[in-house]
Amino acid sequence: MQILRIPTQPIPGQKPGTSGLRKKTRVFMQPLYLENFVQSIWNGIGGVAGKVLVVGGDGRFYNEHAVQVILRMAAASGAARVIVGQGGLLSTPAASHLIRKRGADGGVVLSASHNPGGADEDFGIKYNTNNGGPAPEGVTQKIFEASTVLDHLLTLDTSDLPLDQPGTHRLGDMVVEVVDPVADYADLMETLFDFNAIRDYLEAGFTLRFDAMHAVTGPYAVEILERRLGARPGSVRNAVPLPDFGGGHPDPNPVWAKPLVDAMFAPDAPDFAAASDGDGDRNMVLGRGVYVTPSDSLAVLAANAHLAPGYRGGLKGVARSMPTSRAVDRVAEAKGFAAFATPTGWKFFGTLLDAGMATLCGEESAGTGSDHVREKDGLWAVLMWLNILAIRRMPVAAVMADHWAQFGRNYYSRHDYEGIDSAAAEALMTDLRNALPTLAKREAGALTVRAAQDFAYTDPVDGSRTTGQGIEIEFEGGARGVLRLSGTGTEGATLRIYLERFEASDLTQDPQEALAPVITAIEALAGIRARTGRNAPDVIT
Ligand code: G16
Repeated sequence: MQILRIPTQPIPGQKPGTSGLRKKTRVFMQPLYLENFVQSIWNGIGGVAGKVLVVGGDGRFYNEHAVQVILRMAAASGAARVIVGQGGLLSTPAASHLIRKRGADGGVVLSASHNPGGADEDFGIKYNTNNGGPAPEGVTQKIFEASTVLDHLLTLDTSDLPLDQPGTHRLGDMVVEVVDPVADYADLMETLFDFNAIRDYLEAGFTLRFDAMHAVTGPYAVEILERRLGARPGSVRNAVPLPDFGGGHPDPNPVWAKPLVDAMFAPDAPDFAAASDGDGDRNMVLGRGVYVTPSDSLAVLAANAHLAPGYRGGLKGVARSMPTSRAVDRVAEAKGFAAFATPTGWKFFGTLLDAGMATLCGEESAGTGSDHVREKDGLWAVLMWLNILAIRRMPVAAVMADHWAQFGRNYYSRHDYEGIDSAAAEALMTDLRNALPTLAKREAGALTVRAAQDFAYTDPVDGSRTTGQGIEIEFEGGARGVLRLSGTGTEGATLRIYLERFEASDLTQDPQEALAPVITAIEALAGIRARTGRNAPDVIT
C-alpha cells in the first residue's frame, strides 16, 4: 500500500466555530477540502504517529465517505489504531465515552448536529481530545493555524474498507477496529441509573415516546428504552438513521419536533416524551401537556440527581453557559454547591469536569450532561428524567410545579433571527458593544438597565481567557437579555436573543407574556427589527 504525498495549498475559512468546522456539505465536497482539514487536525495536534483514535459520526450524507478518507489519512500519517463505529456511526456522547474507555489519544466526530443533512445541507467535523471532550480553544486555534500553512497531505492509495460488521482490519501498519456503536454506551447508562425502578414504572403502565428524528440515537434508544428497559415496542419513533434525516431538521425543539409536541398536548398523550438531535447530544423533554425548557430541565436534574445511583453522593457543582437561565443557580445556592457560568460551547465545561469542580452541566441550546463523558448527552438526560419520575411517581407537570414552588420560576425564552445579513448582524453587535459604557441607567420600554457587559471568561482551572462571548444586559428588578451571534450556522448570520425574568410567586404565566417587557426593552436598545429587516424571530424556543 503506497503512501501518497499530495501537494495542496491552504483553503481559507477552515476555522472551527462553537463546535468544530461546520459548512455546507458541498463546501466539504470540493476537491481536497475535507482532506486539507483532516491533515490540519493531524498537524495541529502534533501528528498522529503511534496514536489511537476514535472515529464516527451521525450517519448524515458524506459520513461514510469522510470516515474512509480519515482512515486512509490516519494510516498514512502513522496512527497505530483507529476504533470506528460499525457503519461509521457513533453518537457524539458514545464517541466521547469510547475515547475515555479505550484510553484513546483523541477522536474525530463527524456531524453538523441538529442542522439538516444532505448534499445541499450541512456537514461538520470536530476533533475531541483524550478526555473525550471537544478540543479546547488553544487546540482548535492550532488546527486553524495549521490549515493556513498547509502545503501537502498524506493519504494511502487503497480502496474503502468494509465497515458494516464488527471486526478488525489492517490498513498499512494501522489496525482498524470496527465496534458495535451502542453496547458500551448502553452499559455505561446501566451503571448510572436505576434501570429496575424505571422498568417497574413502565410495567406499572407508565408510557413514553422517544423521537429519534431519523438520526443517530435511534439504535441507542431502541436498545436502551425498548430492549433493556421494556418500553412498549414502537415507543421509539423514527428510529432508523437516514442520510438526510427524512428531509427534516433533526433539531429537538418545539419548531422542528412539532409532531411530538402536538402529540403531548393531545388527549391520548403518553406520560413522557423526548427527542434527540442528529448526533445524539441534545434533548427535548415533555410531559403530558407540558414542555420543559432546557434551562428548567437542567435545574430539575440538579435538584433531583441524588435519586439516581450514579449521583447518590451529591453534586460537586453545576455549570451552565452564560446565556442559559439562572434557574440552576438557585438550586445550587439552596443546596450549597458551586455554580459556574461559562461561554457558549460544551468545550468550556471540560476543565471543570476534569478538575472535579462540576458534576452536571447544561445549556439553553438543549444540552445537558454530566461528568460520565465530556459531551452533552441526549439519552443520558432522558434516562435521568425517567429515573427521577420512576422514584417520585409524579407527572412531569407536577414535578415542574413543585420545582417552581420551591425555587421560584425563571421565565425564559430564546428568539433566533436566522440567515440574516452577516454585515448587518456584525454592525448590530458592534454598535451595542460600543454603547456599553452608556447603557447603565438607560430606560428601555418599561425597564431600566442596571448593568451591561460583553461577557468574558477566565477559566478557573487553566486560567485561559475568552472574550467577546455575548452582550449581557441586566435590568433593575432582575430581568436579563443576552445577544450573541451563533457560532454554528452555515449561512449568513444567526442572531440569538436570550430573555429571562425571575418570578417568585406568579408561576403559571405564558412565558412570552411574562417576558414581554424584556423583549420590548431589548428591541428598544438594539433595534433588531430595523437592522435585520425582520418583524419576528424565525425560531422561538
Ligand atoms: C453546539 C455547542 C453547544 C452550543 C450550541 C449552540 O452544540 O456544542 O455548546 O450551545 O452549539 O451554539 P451557537 O449558539 O453558537 O449556535 P451542537 O449540539 O450544535 O453541537
